[in-house]
Amino acid sequence: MDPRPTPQDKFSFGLWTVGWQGRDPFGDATRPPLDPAESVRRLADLGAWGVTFHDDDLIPFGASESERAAHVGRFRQALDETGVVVPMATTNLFTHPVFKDGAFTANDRGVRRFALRKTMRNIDLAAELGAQVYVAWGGREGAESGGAKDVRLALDRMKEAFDLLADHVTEQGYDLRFAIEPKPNEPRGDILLPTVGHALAFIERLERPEMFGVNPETGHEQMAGLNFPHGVAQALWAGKLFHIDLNGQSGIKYDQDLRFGAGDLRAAFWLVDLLETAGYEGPRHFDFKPPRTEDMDGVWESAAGCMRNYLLLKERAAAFRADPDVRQALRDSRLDELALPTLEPGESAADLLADATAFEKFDLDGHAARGMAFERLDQLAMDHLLGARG
Ligand code: XLS
Ligand code: MN
Ligand code: MN
Repeated sequence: MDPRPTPQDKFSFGLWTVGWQGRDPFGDATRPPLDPAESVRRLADLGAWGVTFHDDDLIPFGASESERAAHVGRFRQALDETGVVVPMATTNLFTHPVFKDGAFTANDRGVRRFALRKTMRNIDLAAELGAQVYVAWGGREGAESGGAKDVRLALDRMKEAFDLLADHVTEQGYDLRFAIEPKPNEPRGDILLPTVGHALAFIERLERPEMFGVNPETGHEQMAGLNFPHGVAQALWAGKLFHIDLNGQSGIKYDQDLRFGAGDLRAAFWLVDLLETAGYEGPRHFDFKPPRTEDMDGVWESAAGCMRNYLLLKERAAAFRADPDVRQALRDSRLDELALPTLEPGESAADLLADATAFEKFDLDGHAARGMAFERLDQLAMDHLLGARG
């Protein structure tokens, strides 16, 4: 099996991923800068469908109006030549020292106003380039110490910012929705809206909740020790999976941003199984960092590996679902029964109270003794994942 990515697979990459020069807190860049137009062309050659960007990935911070137009023009030309699309864009509200205490929730009001203007400006460009999702990752929205941030007030300011941005998009008539990206920490000691669950709850407090969903990232949930497929399933259940950042992570440690499939491979298998069976139609976006050990050949190898691993897992997950032994194992584990509502149609609380078989005559011992057969089911999944079955 040798899967080749095509634009139908909807694979997209951030300019900042393949363009990462390998600068980390302990070491300097190990790779030269990469021209965004070159990234578009190389990604197109590899079979990618889309590219995404932070404003500053495309237009260096502080560029003049004419420089800005030239950068956008070169990028557009590469898009036109290759047919690569821009499904999503986002704002860099974390690199410049002015954002050291946050952007939308900075204690300094002037910084908050500047952050809104910077974001609105890039939303206009995103809409112009045809993006349908605008990601908001609040990497600097947080604190290192308890007294530094009044979290309730900071959430008021966060809501104020998102309400204003949604008004702007609505007034301009853009076909754009927001996807909030949670992360527990790094670069702040603790970041606001640290997990998918926090973000989902926050969204319901906004004035236009229908315009907001989430952009969960594999490694970010796993940094918090959480089950990524479960978080994504809850976002799907809520109708809020507007976008997804795929990468790899090994356990609770710094944000590793490994290529997709590296790190927790079993979680990656269940994630692909979920996305492919749940009818998710959005981009499969890779937000990874080719390790700083790699030269440019290694960068493209790593990008190709993200897509290859997704397609290999997609094939493995489909084989798992199609296997008659798996179908039987799913029945033995009573997954079909989970799909049945607990109450009969029209049954009320009074009816349930009147049903002796539900309680007084319930076969407690019989039900308690019945095994769930999950180990057989999981071993079948392992056999498929490891290529020991069809
Ligand atoms: C950082 C985030 C970032 C967002 C976009 O950890 O993943 O890259 O996806 O700002
Ligand atoms: Mn990350
Ligand atoms: Mn991300």
